Amino acid sequence: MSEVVNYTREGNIGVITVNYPPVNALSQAVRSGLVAALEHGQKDAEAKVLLLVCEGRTFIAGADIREFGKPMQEPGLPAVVEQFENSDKPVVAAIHGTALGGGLETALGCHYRIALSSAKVGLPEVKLGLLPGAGGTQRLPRLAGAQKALEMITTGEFVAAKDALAFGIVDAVDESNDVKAAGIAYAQKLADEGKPVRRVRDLTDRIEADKGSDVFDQFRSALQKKARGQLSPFKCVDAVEAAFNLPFAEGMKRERELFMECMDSPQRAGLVHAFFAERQVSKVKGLPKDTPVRDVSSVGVIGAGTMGGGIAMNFANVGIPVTIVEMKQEALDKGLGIIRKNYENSAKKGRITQKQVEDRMALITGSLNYDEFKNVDLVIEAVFENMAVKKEIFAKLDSVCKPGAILATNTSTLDIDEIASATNRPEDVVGMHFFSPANVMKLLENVRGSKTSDEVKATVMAVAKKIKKVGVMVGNCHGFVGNRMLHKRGAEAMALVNEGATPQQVDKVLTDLGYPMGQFAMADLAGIDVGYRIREEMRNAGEDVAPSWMDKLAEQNRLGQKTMAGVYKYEEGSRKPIPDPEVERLIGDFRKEQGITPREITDQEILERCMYVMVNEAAKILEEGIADRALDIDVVWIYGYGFPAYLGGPMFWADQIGLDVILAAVEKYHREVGADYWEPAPLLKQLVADGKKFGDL
Ligand code: T1G
Repeated sequence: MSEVVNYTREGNIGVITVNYPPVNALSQAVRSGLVAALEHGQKDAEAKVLLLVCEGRTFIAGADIREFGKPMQEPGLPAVVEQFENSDKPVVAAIHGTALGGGLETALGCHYRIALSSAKVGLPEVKLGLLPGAGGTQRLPRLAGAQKALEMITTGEFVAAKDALAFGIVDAVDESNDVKAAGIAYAQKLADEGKPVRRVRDLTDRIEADKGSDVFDQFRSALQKKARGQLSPFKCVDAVEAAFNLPFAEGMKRERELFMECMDSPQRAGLVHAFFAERQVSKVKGLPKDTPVRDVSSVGVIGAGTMGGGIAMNFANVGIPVTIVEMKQEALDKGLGIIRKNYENSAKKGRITQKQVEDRMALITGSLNYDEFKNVDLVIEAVFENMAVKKEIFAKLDSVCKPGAILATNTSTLDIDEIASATNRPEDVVGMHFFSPANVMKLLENVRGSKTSDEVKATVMAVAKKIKKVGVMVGNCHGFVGNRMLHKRGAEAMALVNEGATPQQVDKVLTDLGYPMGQFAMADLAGIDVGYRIREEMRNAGEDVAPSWMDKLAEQNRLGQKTMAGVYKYEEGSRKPIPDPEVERLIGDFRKEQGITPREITDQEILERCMYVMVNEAAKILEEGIADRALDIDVVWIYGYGFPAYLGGPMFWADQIGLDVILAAVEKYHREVGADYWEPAPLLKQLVADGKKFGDL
């Protein structure tokens, strides 16, 4: 026995218990403990049926991701699962929490499965750039058929116990919350009824039913769009298909081959990095774990525009009442109307019920009066990007809100300290930068002012978790982390078009890398006037901002999707960007005006100038302590801008390219392009000199 897996007997049931917090992951110790406990159960003549159950919060939640990339240690999980399946005594798995990946695969190697009604099962390996590598692609279709198996394995989505029962994945569901008692009772029933072992590998009727089906090609073509650029979803389809074309043993071999192809891919490395980074960011450097957190059970939002409405929805979605204050009734009504429309759309798509629409709308109150904020725990200002307006609002909040209320601004670039200076409580002022659409994008950049208290920092990080966002704590500078890097990419993208590239060529390089949208399609979505105003503010602040052909668009009221024309043109009811000869002409005229002779620009130059300028800026952000770790920057870009998680984020991606390669290019563009932001970051030079990566920081 081992300290993580033990064997006991209750009556004539042999109980194998796993206890390896936090999620009973299948580390080497657990795998060898399972083998030992199973052997013990086999030899125990008193035990008629064996039960596999876990202590703690969940059944086995998968292989131990921390072991990936290291040499595999015996016993391998497929062999462990096979030993359970070969048992000549029936083995029952009793599932609670989330039986995921190798955890569900281990349960599928058992002969019967019972789950608490609160439990979920899933094969989320695809989210780590993998596929189920311990028989899941061969056993699940034998229980649930091709369609269900493909859905679960290519999406990684969890399935509730009652659906797992309907799909044939589990044999019984128990309404109690005592998984061990439920497991023992079920095992006892099997023993009393003399039920035989029932090996999933021997089940053939679902295989016969779907043999030769075209469902595999249907999934492949659907994945062309949904999983553009990804490797493992397609390998998942190949592995499941093998269950229908090969005998079980051959199918297992095929699964192993495909699994190793995924395990060895850089995409697995990127996705596993992103998995851990998403969890690391909630541990804020210098913020003690036990920092008190204030209760946030009522929220105020100022501004019922796109951002304010989206922000309010996040709180209503988790049952927190929100009061939205606007200046004018008409704007308030419009904003509340848009919120309702968003909820109705979600109900139409079956994402929420009509009752949830009403419950959430009931939690959102509109008002024209700041006095409504006098008892709220948190107010989030979401009006347009003008410092004078924001300072006026914060002065008013300071006089209205109760002591201890947190005053947050959703500003995307402006100085938190300057805003805080308009109040007598700068320690309670903080940035909460949501990303549009605020009710969809998962990133929340929490921006600390120089006086923001630890309690307020801890509270806004807890609020992020509560509203199901990924919160990243960042420092206060122009654009914080995400937009400060985005502005540099935007400047380079504009310059590349000045010099001869077309907007669609630049956008294609970025979407080919894996972004969901290119720079200019995104500008059209956000509104050309947004960038225009930011450049104007920067010019007014005396910054050196080059003239831009995009300013001409704004001046001609080509503001993007909202005016059906911006960098691209749009047809009625469609968001598809269409290159517009009118804009080509405008760019041509601008080049003439600026005396620029256009030149051929390669995709490689576009990639380097758009991406390396961001990496160089990120190195400066790290040096200045605006971001604590490179992984914080990776998370900002994955969850705020759709940077492909399978590349691990811009910093992880840069490490794979090689910082020496990037530094050489930065020095080259510093000479050729000249902009001061191309000045190589000292940290970048230092890392190259030391032969180190961002990941070594
Ligand atoms: N391995 C190692 N550590 C894990 C882990 C895992 N599989 N899952 C979670 N943790 C850690 C996590 O890093 C955090 O650590 C703590 O547990 C709590 O996690 C052969 C090869 C189970 C739904 O992909 O989806 O099986 O930060 O903060 O929000 O086919 O964790 O506290 O130090 O996320 O309540 C397949 C991944 C693996 C499941 C719980 N399994 N985990 O969510 O807590 S591949 C997965 C999750 C595989 C086989 C293949 C979630 C959760 P720390 P948490 P949570």
